[in-house]
Amino acid sequence: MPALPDPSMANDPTQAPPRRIAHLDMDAFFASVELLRYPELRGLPVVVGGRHRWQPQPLAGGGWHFARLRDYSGRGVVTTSTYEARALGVHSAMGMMKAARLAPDAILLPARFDAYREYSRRFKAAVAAIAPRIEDRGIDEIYIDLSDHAQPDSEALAADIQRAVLEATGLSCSIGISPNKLLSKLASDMRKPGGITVLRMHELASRVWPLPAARINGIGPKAAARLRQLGIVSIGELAAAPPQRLQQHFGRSYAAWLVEASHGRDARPLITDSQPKSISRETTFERDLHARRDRAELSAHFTELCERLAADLRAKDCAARTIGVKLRFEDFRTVTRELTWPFPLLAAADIRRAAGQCLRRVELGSRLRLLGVRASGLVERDDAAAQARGGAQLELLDPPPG
Ligand code: TTP
Ligand code: MG
Ligand code: MG
Repeated sequence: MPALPDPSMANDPTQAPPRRIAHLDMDAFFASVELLRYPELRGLPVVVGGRHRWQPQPLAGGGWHFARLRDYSGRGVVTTSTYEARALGVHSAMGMMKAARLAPDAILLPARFDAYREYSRRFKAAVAAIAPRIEDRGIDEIYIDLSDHAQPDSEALAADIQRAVLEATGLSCSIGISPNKLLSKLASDMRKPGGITVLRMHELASRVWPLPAARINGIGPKAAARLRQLGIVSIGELAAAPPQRLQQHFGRSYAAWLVEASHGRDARPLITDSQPKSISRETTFERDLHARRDRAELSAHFTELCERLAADLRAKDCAARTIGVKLRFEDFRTVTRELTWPFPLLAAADIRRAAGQCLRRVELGSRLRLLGVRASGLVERDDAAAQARGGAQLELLDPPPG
């Protein structure tokens, strides 16, 4: 008799709680940024690509002379295009000459990467103001962890994010929301442009399985061709394929991943870089200070640096396992020392004590021009109790071997 599912599994503390992950992708990103600069091109097929020589030329009476795709000669490829150009069959990475045959009247604009980077920065900042847990996936897309967001209605939250992006940039984006990155990436592409798609696990068969397997991020052209040879085109066909068969053709680990992906399972966490790698504070003295003769003054500076560093950590919701000091002497010789503790530190007094341990390892013979304190090995701040424990231990423990 097959084992019955253990009802206690529902409360298994090792089981991660369900997540709510969004994927946001800007619509026709480079082309849309160009339309902000040249609004008269709205509604027209516009292709971004080619070199600087295709730059629009200002006309004497105002306005611009734009190059047309039919004017193009060369071996460049389409970087991106407006949806009006896509309707004519143009797509990214298509040879420009081929695109010119499909859409000879399309406007041709060379890329302006500085502008795209600036708009990229702006849309990400706008999203971060609403939902700060973001994984940066490049110039026009991000994952956002909405699991802890106060707004329970995912559609409404996505609409808020779209509005914020539009206000900050004048640009539209599409958002997919699901329990994981894999499905959200699929979902954000389902209703472009300006789409919001919330995918729930029970909709896998109806909404995901009909899609081509090649739409899964991680199934490239080669794998897709190989799957096609096996008669597998859709994600549903992949899910129904015998795992043994996949293993024969793709090896054990990729086959296992294919099975997981086709069932919409993906436990990858977001890689956020909201936590910086280190935080530091330093100060250059108005006059060089001597370790013994100016001890009181030096000590006051040192305490203040540690207090400011602690405030920086608190602002970032981080604690640090490694605390270091930096000293620059009157002859510009620079010395650093750091110590890693078995628990993260957060309180200014603990940082001061830990940094003091580092300072003890430096020969303080000559005058100091500069003193700095640095926190690295940053971890997300734990509960207050753990910090208190860390602080209490610090007084009892010897400094770690540096
Ligand atoms: P995408 O998000 O793939 O495309 P897109 O934003 O232009 O259009 P969509 O609405 O379908 O998302 O890529 C983002 C930008 O990256 C795109 O505007 C231009 C650039 N890009 C290239 O430089 N080369 C390429 O092959 C692709 C696909 C994009
Ligand atoms: Mg895009
Ligand atoms: Mg993209």
